[in-house]
Amino acid sequence: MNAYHAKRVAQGSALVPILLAALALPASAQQAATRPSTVRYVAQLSALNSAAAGGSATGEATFTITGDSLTITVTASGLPKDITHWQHFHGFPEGQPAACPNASSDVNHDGIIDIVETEPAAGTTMVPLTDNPAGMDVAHGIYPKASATGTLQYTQTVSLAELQAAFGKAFPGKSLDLDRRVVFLHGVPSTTVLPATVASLGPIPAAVTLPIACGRIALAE
Ligand SMILES: [Cu+2]
Repeated sequence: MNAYHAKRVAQGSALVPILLAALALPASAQQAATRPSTVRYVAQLSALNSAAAGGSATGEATFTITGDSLTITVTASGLPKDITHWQHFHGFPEGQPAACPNASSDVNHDGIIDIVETEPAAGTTMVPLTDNPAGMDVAHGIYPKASATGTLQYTQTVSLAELQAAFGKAFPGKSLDLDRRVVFLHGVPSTTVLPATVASLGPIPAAVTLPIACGRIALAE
């Protein structure tokens, strides 16, 4: 061993007491350091288009992130019963905060806030809350169905990294930014008589996209 190596060994051994001190931390402190913390976002859903929907929808959506796990829940009541309800979060890819539409959003004064009229306040459809949100398939995803009493329960857990990657593909370079988005529930029975002025998206019937509840997503306290 030459003099250089001897010096290196001496420096290395000086680290040993520091490592031992770290191991001596209380077990609870070690767990706190390794356990991923949980971040939770909540949206309180309020009714839109109650007259057309035949009732007043209310509910809550939650987004709970622990490590790479994102669990999304939607609990709602007062919905048109026995039909599937499309649900998504909407927002602005460019990043400005989305808001729920209000009475002034009905720019053509037909008494209905249609999906197109929500866009100035709420932006565009982003992530479908389906059985596979990261699939980003708005038109063909499997959405929840309301019960015979008009309640809806939805829970889905996804990989946050997978959803972020899919989002970044659909909206190049953009992040989920949940606290800048709004959640929409959509859908009235196909037999609902709507004014011809009610707009929809492409070939999708207006009854499917009609907004019936909205809530802004905020970081939970
Ligand atoms: Cu939507």
